[in-house]
Amino acid sequence: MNRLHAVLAALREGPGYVSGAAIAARLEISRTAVWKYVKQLEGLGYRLEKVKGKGYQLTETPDRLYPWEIDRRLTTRYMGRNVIYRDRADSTNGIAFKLALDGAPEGTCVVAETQSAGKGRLQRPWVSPYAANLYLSVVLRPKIHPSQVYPVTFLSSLAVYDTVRAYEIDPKLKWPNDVLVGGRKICGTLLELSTEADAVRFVIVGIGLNVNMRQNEMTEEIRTKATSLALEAKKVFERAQVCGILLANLERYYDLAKKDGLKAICGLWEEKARIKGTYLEVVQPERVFRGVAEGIDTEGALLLNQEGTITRIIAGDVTF
Ligand code: BT5
Repeated sequence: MNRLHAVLAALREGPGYVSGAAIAARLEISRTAVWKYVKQLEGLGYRLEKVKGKGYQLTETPDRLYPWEIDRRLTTRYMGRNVIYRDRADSTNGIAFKLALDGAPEGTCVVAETQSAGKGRLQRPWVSPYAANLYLSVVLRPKIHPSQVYPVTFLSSLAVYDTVRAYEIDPKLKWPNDVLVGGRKICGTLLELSTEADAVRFVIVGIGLNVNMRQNEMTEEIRTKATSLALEAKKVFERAQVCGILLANLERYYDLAKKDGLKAICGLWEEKARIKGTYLEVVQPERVFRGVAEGIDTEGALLLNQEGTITRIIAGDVTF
């Protein structure tokens, strides 16, 4: 913990006013130094009340995903223990990819308040309004063959599913990478990977989870298709807390995958998605499949029964 965070922690210990002298004594710094850190905190959006003779009182914490705010909400061993924060990013996935190439350890996370070039699959844009949602990219280094990587998406969706449920909202999983609420998309995952001959070097798990986004922050294209936790629950959420819960769930599912294999993750996903027996339409750029879902296989492909013939589908967009 650096000194700025130590001053913040001391202010949080309250309740009520904390004297500058007490903070100075505890951290073994001068009162002028305390005052400078207080100014710095104000610059970061924290609000403090100052009363002569009493000291400082923290009255407002900004809704920002500062690493130390996420850290307060973390219960994990390694997931999110190294957070790289950007006020503005082109794409958190791109930043995480570069960090991973430079050797960033497993569990390293990149978060941003907004993205100017947030990516979905097939070069589709991810709408990323400022300080509204979670735009998160996590570095994983699973010891698997590149052909086995697909179910890592399910691991992310399952973690999001549990996170949404933790707020008493009822989510639905949609193959391959969506989490919906009330038929509208609340989250999407984008995997990007780097491979060597027969092995995955790393995977970037890019998660866009809509937290506080309102209708007027959405583009025309997604207005009728997207939702957020806030729109569903009609209240505002603390994004750092949501992020902490999500990272804990992600670590739990990733640990499970390491122990029981990604097959187990496929099984869990299939069970929670209740996909078997549902009639689906799968749209690919060049063609459309219609049929009844038989489930997914151990590599994450969708098995679709088209009048008795089972087709194995590895990519596409599903409509129910
Ligand atoms: C996805 O693609 O769902 C993957 C989205 C991954 C975004 C995260 S944010 C952090 C990280 N950094 C990145 O640059 N990306 C990842 P796909 O299944 O192709 O869905 C894209 C489609 O979802 C778009 O064409 C829109 O129709 C819709 N969409 C775009 N933004 C949305 C949003 N904020 N909420 C709901 N739907 C959205």
